[in-house]
Amino acid sequence: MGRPPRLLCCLFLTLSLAAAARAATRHHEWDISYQFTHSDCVRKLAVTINGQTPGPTIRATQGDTVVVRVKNSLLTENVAIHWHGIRQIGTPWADGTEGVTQCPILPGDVFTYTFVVDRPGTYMYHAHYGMQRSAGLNGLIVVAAAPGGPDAEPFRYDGEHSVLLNDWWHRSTYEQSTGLASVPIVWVGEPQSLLINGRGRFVNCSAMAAGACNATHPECAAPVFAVVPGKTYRFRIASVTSLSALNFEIEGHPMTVVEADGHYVKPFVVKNLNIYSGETYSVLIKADQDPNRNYWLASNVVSRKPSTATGTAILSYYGGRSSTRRPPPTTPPTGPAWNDTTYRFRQSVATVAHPAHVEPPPPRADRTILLLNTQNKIDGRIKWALNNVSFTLPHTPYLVAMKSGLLGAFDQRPPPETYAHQGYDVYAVQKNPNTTTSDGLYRLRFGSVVDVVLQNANMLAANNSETHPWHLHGHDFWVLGYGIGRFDPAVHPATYNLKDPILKNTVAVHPYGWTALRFKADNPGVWAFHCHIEAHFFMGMGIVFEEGVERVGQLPQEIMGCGKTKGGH
Ligand SMILES: *[C@@H]1O[C@H](CO)[C@@H](O)[C@H](O)[C@H]1NC(C)=O
Ligand SMILES: *[C@@H]1O[C@H](CO)[C@@H](O)[C@H](O)[C@H]1NC(C)=O
Ligand SMILES: *[C@@H]1O[C@H](CO)[C@@H](O)[C@H](O)[C@H]1NC(C)=O
Ligand SMILES: *[C@@H]1O[C@H](CO)[C@@H](O)[C@H](O)[C@H]1NC(C)=O
Ligand SMILES: *[C@@H]1O[C@H](CO)[C@@H](O)[C@H](O)[C@H]1NC(C)=O
Ligand SMILES: *[C@@H]1O[C@H](CO)[C@@H](O)[C@H](O)[C@H]1NC(C)=O
Ligand SMILES: [Cu+2]
Repeated sequence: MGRPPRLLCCLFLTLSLAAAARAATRHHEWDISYQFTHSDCVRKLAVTINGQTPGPTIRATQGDTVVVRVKNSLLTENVAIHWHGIRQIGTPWADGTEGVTQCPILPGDVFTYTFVVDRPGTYMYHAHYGMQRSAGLNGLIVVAAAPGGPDAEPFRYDGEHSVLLNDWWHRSTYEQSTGLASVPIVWVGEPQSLLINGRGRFVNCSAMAAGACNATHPECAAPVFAVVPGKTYRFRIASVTSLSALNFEIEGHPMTVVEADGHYVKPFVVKNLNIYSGETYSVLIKADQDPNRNYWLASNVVSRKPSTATGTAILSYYGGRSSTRRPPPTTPPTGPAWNDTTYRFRQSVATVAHPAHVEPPPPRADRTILLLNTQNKIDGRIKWALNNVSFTLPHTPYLVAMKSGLLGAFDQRPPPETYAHQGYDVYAVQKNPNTTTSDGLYRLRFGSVVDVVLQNANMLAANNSETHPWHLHGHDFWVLGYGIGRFDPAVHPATYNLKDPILKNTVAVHPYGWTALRFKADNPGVWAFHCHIEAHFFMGMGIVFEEGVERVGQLPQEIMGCGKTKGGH
């Protein structure tokens, strides 16, 4: 048969025109600059967007194109912005990962990020240059489902609120990163405050020098979330913390978890939600409590011994007798025990796909990469390493180097696929903590299915293992399983959840535990995969994947110009 019948052709044309008409382009103009801010009442220089930290929420509908024109007005500092959870299909140069997908945006320069938000859900953006994220450049991306489309929410709600969680230090990013690279190390320490939507309250405000902390500054007034009695609310919760794993609670209001990293979850109810840096969740709450008093929203540090006060905000009922800003009559909830790993492990395991939105994973992997996470030393400096290799970023972004054939731009030897796992004791301190660095990457066969098993272990100090939230750029992965102890490739794959695993872009690796992931290497580009703790990535806790780079079209000139250049040196 030749051409399709005319009617059918025109029907298709009409449908695709209708879809195109729905998809909008959302333009944003951002000026990035340092400003004096008072996020926790303490005056601090923060990296702001149009004078604000957090920056504006990007709102869009599935299928829209987002255009953000970024002007770097930092005077003496580079910048790059990562769109966390957006896969950048067809636009790998817009991922915003300095050293991987682009050169940094120089002071005075303008760079325009253009990308499609192809899936509904809750996402975030943040700086991805050095440890710059900790200086305040962050915000939310909220993508609504295409109306009437297959990705419409399998739950109902009457209104929604957004909660952006953060941790906050008074020392600058430069002091932090210089300290981390010093011998002996000057660790960043626990945060001074926890922020909710960029606001917190430093507990020792009154003890500070005059003018350094202003407890009545409007920038640190507690955020208020107002609800109508009897209604159901969706709370979109995201964590951009630099270090802290958090536990979040809305006093007196159990939360039904319905979304994680842009994917619908088989609903489960929690009093306390654990959220790791780089993760997002949506929860539903019913406004069914006494409307005549206010309630706390509370965030608390878990997994590390806390020395930071509870981060707080206020839930207030419309029409109730309490004024909206009055602190609740109770003390803020302090959450579960910080070291209750079992409790946090259970919540990880409970997060599976919604029955009506299961995307089954491929039944088997073509390749398995087993990554041992260790804390190590190089010339006395403390580092983190994967399979005994501590990651360093090259000066020429991989994407540029690989498309331009600049073979000398990074180590061409691939990092190790595995470690000597037979008999390895993940609870023991390593006999020789010395390691080496590399900027080599893993090249994945385009279209292949890759398993990554992240194996946690003891740190340099005895009897200590931390939680690491691992974030993959350019993909979502299926979370196939979690365990505590040493992963055995001959045993544990049989326990994988292949039935209804959740898709995510960030996942916790619990103390002494392992986490198994699967993804399809089907997004042409170069993608970072790293611990989302700012200090840990800085100290080498990351790797990079390349897939199908030969399929990437011509790169925009704007991402180039640093490191080695073609015809240059
Ligand atoms: C607050 O001040 C007290 C007393 O000086 C000190 O012990 C505590 O560590 C301080 N807390 C913070 C978070 O700085
Ligand atoms: C604190 O901030 C408020 C509001 O901006 C201002 O009116 C007040 O003068 C400030 N206090 C000090 C001591 O700077
Ligand atoms: C948790 O830490 C507390 C001290 O902060 C300690 O008393 C308790 O035994 C620890 N619990 C576990 C399960 O390690
Ligand atoms: C580790 O490296 C340091 C030099 O940075 C060296 O002094 C030390 O002997 C090494 N340790 C081992 C166990 O090889
Ligand atoms: C890591 O590499 C160093 C050499 O750089 C070696 O001495 C050490 O035994 C290795 N550790 C492991 C766990 O393989
Ligand atoms: C580590 O734990 C083991 C057994 O739980 C104990 O024997 C040992 O003393 C601990 N070491 C330190 C340094 O706390
Ligand atoms: Cu980490």
